[in-house]
Parts: sequence; structure tokens; C-alpha cells
Amino acid sequence: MIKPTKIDGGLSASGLRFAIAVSRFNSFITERLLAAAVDTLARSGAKTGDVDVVHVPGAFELPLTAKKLALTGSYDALIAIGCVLRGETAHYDYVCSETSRGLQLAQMDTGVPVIFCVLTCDTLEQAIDRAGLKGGNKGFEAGLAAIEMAQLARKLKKTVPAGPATGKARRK
Ligand code: INI
Repeated sequence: MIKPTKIDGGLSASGLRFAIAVSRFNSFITERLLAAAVDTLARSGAKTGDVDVVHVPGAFELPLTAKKLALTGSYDALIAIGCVLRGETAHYDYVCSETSRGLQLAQMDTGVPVIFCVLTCDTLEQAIDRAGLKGGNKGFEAGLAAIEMAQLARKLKKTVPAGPATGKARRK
């Protein structure tokens, strides 16, 4: 029986840099998510100067902002925070799909982890539940995910050879 080598990210934020893009739309919710995310990073070892926060008008603006932040090369991981509430028109569907698609593209294009902390809810009550009431605070989960992915990204950078994939795995 072989013993596989496990590669995973730890939960210490010490020595890592983060940026958080947060939407002003539904700020009653997004500011609570932001507070929990920052608190999680701080309690895990992030120091003043390790976390930058950028505000944008709405969730739709998060992908471009995330991509620009990633391209600075200054951050180990990003968190995108937003809250989209269903209205009476199809606007909700467009904002949700383009925001999630755009954020996924931002991390795939740049290689910098982008944590998806965008609530997509039918009602304000559902959002409140996920921003610190019944269902915990999704900002806390996002903070932990950012740390884990930041650590993992650093480790994988060391283990995976740079340059285009050759199809041949290389030994460490
Ligand atoms: N933006 C949100 O972040 N949440 C919403 O619920 C929302 N709704 O319902 O319209 C919303 N719209 C604004 C959108 O994200 C853009 O900021 C706007 O369209 C300008 O590009």
C-alpha cells in the first residue's frame, strides 16, 4: 500500500496578503460579511497592511475589480463580497450569472484564488440569516477559504514546474 503525499493549505494568514472587493449595493449585508472576513483574517495572523479593501458599486463590478487586483501581483488571494436580492424582473439572473462567471474567469485567467462570497437570495431575510444571524456569517467562511487557497497556491507554485504543461509529470 503506498502512502500518498498530501498537499493542502493551512489556516495561518501570517505572511500572506489579501484584497477584498466589496459591493456597496445592499451594504447593510455586505458590510457585515466584510467585517467577518477581516476579523477571520486578523484572528488567523494577518496584520495591518496585509489586507486591502476596495469598494465597488454593485456585484456586477466585482469581476473586473478582482481581475485588476489579481494582475497587480500583490495578493495571495482575493475575496469578492456582494449580495444580490431577487426582484420582480430578470435583472437578478443577469447580475448573478455574470458575477459568478466573471469571478471564476478572473481566477482562472490570473491564477490568483478568488473567493466567491456573493449571496444570491430570494429575500432580505435569507441574506440576513447568512450575514451573522441563523446561518452563521458567510464572510467567516470566505476568510478561511481565502487563507487555505492562498497557502495552497503558494505550495503548488513550488511543486508544479513553471511554463506550459508538457503532459509529462516531473518528480520533485
Ligand atoms: N447589485 C447588487 O450587488 N445586488 C443587487 O441585488 C442588485 N440588484 O438587485 O439590482 C445589483 N444591481 C446593480 C449591479 O450590480 C450594477 O452595479 C449596476 O447594474 C451597474 O453596472
